[in-house]
Amino acid sequence: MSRNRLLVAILLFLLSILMISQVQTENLTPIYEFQVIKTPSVVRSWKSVSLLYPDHYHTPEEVYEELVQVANTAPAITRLFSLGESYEGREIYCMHITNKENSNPKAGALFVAEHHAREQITTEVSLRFILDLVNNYGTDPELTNFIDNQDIYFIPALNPDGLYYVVGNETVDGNPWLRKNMKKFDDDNDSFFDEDPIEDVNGDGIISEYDRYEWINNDWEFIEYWFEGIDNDEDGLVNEDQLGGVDLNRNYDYRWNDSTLDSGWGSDSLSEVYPGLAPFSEPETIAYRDFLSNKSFATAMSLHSGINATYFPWSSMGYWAESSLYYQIYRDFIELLPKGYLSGEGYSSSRTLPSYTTAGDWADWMYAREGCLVPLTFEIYHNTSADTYGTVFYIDEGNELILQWDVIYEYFAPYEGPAIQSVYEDIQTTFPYWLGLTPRLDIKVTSVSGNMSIGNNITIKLEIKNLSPLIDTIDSIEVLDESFNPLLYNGESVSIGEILAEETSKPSFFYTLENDLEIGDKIVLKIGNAYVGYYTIEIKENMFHEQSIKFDFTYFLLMIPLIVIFQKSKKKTL
Ligand SMILES: [Ca+2]
Ligand SMILES: [Ca+2]
Ligand SMILES: [Ca+2]
Ligand SMILES: [Ca+2]
Ligand SMILES: [Zn+2]
Repeated sequence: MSRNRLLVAILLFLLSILMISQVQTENLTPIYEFQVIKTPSVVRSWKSVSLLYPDHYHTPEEVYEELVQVANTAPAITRLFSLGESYEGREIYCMHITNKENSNPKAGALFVAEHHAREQITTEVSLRFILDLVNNYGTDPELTNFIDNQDIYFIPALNPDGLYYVVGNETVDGNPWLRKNMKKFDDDNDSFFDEDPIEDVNGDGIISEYDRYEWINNDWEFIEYWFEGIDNDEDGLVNEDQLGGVDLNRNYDYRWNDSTLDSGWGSDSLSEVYPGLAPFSEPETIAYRDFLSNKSFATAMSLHSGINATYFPWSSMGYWAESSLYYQIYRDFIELLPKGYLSGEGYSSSRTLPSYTTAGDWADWMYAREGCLVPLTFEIYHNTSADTYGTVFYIDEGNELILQWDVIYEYFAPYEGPAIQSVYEDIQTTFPYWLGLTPRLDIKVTSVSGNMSIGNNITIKLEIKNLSPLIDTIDSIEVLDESFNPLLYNGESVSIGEILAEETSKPSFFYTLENDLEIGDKIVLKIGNAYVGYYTIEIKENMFHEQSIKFDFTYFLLMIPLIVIFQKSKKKTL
């Protein structure tokens, strides 16, 4: 065989291989292109902002100024809105932080602060974390990822009236000890409202509080408390009709006004834990409830102060509703918080639960009625030295003790100044930890197969990981169509089931083609649930599919002259 002939033979061989391989591809099942559609991060176009009022407790007006500054700085990832008005007509603001270019409903994260007026430090830490999120977007990959894939909501002051009387009005007729909202009650039934409030009688700039204890069964037992004040209306009683109506954290509709509990709430409107006339009787709790009406949260955090502790449902009943999950979170908080912080009452190295008797509180309602698996009551501040600082002990008759509190600061909140920032720095790590706990999905489409013609079922295979280290997807994962309606197969909704924390599921399901799938057609599906949010996958016919037919023809044309040459060269050698 000549060299030319050998070359031609090799060429013919290679071309036939090419042609056969192309033809074989034609005869195989159709080729699909598929992808999970990920919205890219917003390109950051803003500079970092600082607080307008650092080292200073914000009035409701100043809180609003801070929120407006943030919203104006980073409009691509923020939305400021009001949940409604308080009793005195102040707006209850909410800051929604998310990548707005991703319009799918996302996994929700919720923070609510300042149920209680004198816990204004909770508003301060909320503002600081909002700023941290906006200032670190695009530079901190972890926070950026949370904002891209979660709907993060902050309510920095659920009780803006209380905040106003504690911070904004303290030297006039305010009350730094105020805990409740400002609903007016005629506490002494004389048809006048709030006519005998507490006041600074001795003019030292402080309203003192007195706690009376009695020596009973070898221990000092708390009996009652009262405030400094005068008999304003000369009815013979002091402070008998004060400002402050309802304890918002007793006004929720779960075990509200529970008569089987002898503590944790009080039937007298002067009580600091008065639950109101009915569940959700207050504009602040109504606004909050209505805000939640179309949302689901796997986790939520309510910020309080006056102790260092974490409370979960059912702390009020002396046990935990989700024992091992809550215990792990509790242990994680001990790891995250500074050592000095843990000297507070609520943390111990043993598995002893911090319990706190309540009825009608936020956490129990969130768990029982809103399906929130982990509603954490996080008590962020108490300076243990405040228990002796600024107080005077009076011992009377040997069996009675009166404790005089001359300051409220250091108990529920530190003195104004850099200490506010320090409190934030102490607890800062718990916020990204909390966002990381929120269950979210990482989805891969591993294969799509099946005939592309009408009525045929194509098989879609996925790999889905639940990114939360501790929290399941709560509800099962659903497959929806492009308009978020359930995808049906044989008349049934397609469901993938629940995915446990940190676990990967490899589900597959059928999709019935309603039309022949042609080039340019797309199947768009939404995968997720109300807790983990929704993720988009897209399936298309492979665009290279038809081009390959043209190649086959070309190969064949190329082969004709080669075959002729081959035949001719064969004759010559003969
Ligand atoms: Ca009265
Ligand atoms: Ca009153
Ligand atoms: Ca005084
Ligand atoms: Ca009086
Ligand atoms: Zn509180």
